[in-house]
Amino acid sequence: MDVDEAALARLYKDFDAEHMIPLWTQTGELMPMSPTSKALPHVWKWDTLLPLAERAGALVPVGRGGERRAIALANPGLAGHPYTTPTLWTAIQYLGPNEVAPEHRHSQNAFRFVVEGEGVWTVVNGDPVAMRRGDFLLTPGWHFHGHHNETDQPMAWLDGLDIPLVHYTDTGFFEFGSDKVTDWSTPDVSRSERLWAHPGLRPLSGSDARPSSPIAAYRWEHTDRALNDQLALEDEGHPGVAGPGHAAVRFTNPTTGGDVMPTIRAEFHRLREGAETATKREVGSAVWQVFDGEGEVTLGEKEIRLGRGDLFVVPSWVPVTVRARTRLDLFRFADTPIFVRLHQYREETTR
Ligand code: GTQ
Ligand code: FE2
Repeated sequence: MDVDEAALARLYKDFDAEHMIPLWTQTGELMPMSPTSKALPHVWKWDTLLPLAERAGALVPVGRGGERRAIALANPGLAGHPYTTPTLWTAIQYLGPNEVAPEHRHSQNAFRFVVEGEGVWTVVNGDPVAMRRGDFLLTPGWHFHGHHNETDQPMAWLDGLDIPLVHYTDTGFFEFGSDKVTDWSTPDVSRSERLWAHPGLRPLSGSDARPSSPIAAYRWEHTDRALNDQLALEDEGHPGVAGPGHAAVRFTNPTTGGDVMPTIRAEFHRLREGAETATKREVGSAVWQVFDGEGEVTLGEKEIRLGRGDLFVVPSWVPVTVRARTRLDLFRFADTPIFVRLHQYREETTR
């Protein structure tokens, strides 16, 4: 076919003037053979994050308006947005001695993971929940929450939310609550745990399936014991649960047996010294934090050393392998439940 180049140029110019874009110039990026995330594999060192959060603590007040002294881990591939992945926000949040972050609620789902420290209570729908090292805490969408530090020591922890997903899909709602918090008591165990956090048991009332787990805090002693038992069973000749020398658990919603919140999956992994995970790639994105120990991770072509508190991001379909130099404990969260529910989930174990 002879192409009239001048006519073609006029056509593209007229498409542009009418806000039209032809498919045939776009397919490579729009419909790739497999996911090609703009997000990049990246690592943030806890030893770098914490002093920066401390400096924010000295300079930036916490209160109504700004709401939280939280600093996002911004993926270097995502053009300056405060997003760790296309769906997930990850931040270090810092609360100084006796400070209070006021109550609010939003449609975004949130969790906290505590890598060190204690002394803050997060009050979730009026239920005070203690935060301590190793605990995994939930603030599901539209639950009121505020935080208060009852000690003269600062505390920093990890926040994970589905802020980018809610932003891109225009589904966000937000409401202010109490200017302080609604319950100042400081129990060791929240009411939600007393009702819901007994292994294999659920209260007979209110036992319909809920979209998010009613357990406000998954305590380190339970997670640690489950992982220890998996490795002890392997010592006794039973196969390792996630692979040789690799113990793993998923945090679940006791009303469904599924993930803790509609958009976020959370897990804990323990590798014996010298062990490594299978190499796996998955649809959707994940973030890992080293809870304890040392090792390294291979992300696609990239190899990165890991120490306590370090965080790394795994973009969609990038193969990940974690190796343990010492016994290595890692917290992991991902957006998997979204893609499982949309029937878009795929995974591949490549080695
Ligand atoms: O603690 O309520 O990192 O609303 C981002 C948004 C934390 C929180 C974040 C939030 C919070
Ligand atoms: Fe919040």
